[in-house]
Amino acid sequence: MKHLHSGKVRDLYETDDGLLLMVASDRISAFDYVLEPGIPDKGEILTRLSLWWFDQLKDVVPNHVVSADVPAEFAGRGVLVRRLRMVPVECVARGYLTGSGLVDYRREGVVSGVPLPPGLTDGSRLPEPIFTPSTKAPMGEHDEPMTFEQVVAAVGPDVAERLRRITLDVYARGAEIALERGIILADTKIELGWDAEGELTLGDEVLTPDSSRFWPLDLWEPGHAQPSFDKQYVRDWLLSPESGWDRTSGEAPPPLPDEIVERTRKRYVEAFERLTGRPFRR
Ligand code: Q0Q
Repeated sequence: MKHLHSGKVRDLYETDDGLLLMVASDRISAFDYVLEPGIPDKGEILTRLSLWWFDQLKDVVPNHVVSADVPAEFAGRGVLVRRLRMVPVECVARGYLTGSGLVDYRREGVVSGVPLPPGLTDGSRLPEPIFTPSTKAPMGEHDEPMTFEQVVAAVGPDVAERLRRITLDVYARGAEIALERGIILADTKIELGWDAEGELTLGDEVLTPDSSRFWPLDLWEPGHAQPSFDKQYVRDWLLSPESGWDRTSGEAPPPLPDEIVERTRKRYVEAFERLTGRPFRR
């Protein structure tokens, strides 16, 4: 297979029959660094979670999945997908305010040009979910917010409206299912593209902790950064004196201790089992 692209935690290959093979690694990223060591089974857990979400969403939007029947070396964490012509827009929906959206809101009162009411803080639930598109920045750079008008300029008014509709519908379905299971889906980024028949199709992975922010509902308290369902142990350890790491140093973080790796693996297993209602391993 021809290697096409490597992201921080995933790799993309082209198969000899014109399909693509998307492979999720066990790598975990935090503070814009890829950490060592990987989290055992993370690639399989997030792949199986994404496949479950694609099935939950098949009445909302068609998807690019062909099969999970992949070469043995990628078993459980590879997905054969149809090649799409990807839309040059990161399609983001936010139901809660945090991260770059909060920074933009505090500076301008808007997120991707969408005006928000005064008085919101970190973790605030928005009056209703909003479409906050951004550019697809090159690896290592940060995406820049796009206004809806800029999306229209990029893809035309009809496709822009369909991107907004599909992104908000995927978010709404995901947020509803997650909340029933005690997990807040704060925001999500999806990838859309046109398939060979010209149909707008959901690509990439969907509604995983790598493409979305998941917060435990029982700890939700607007006014400060919310604990991440999956990455909080990693973040807290890296920022604790125990790691010896200085985030402002520009140096890569030290390797994670075994206990942090195991606790984090358990969080991914718990997210999978609570969301899907299925045991990760029998
Ligand atoms: C495509 N990516 C993401 C990526 C590194 C995934 C291009 N069906 C498709 C897909 C998908 N999915 C892509 N291109 C054409 N057709 C997905 C960003 C990057 C590893 C995995 N890049």
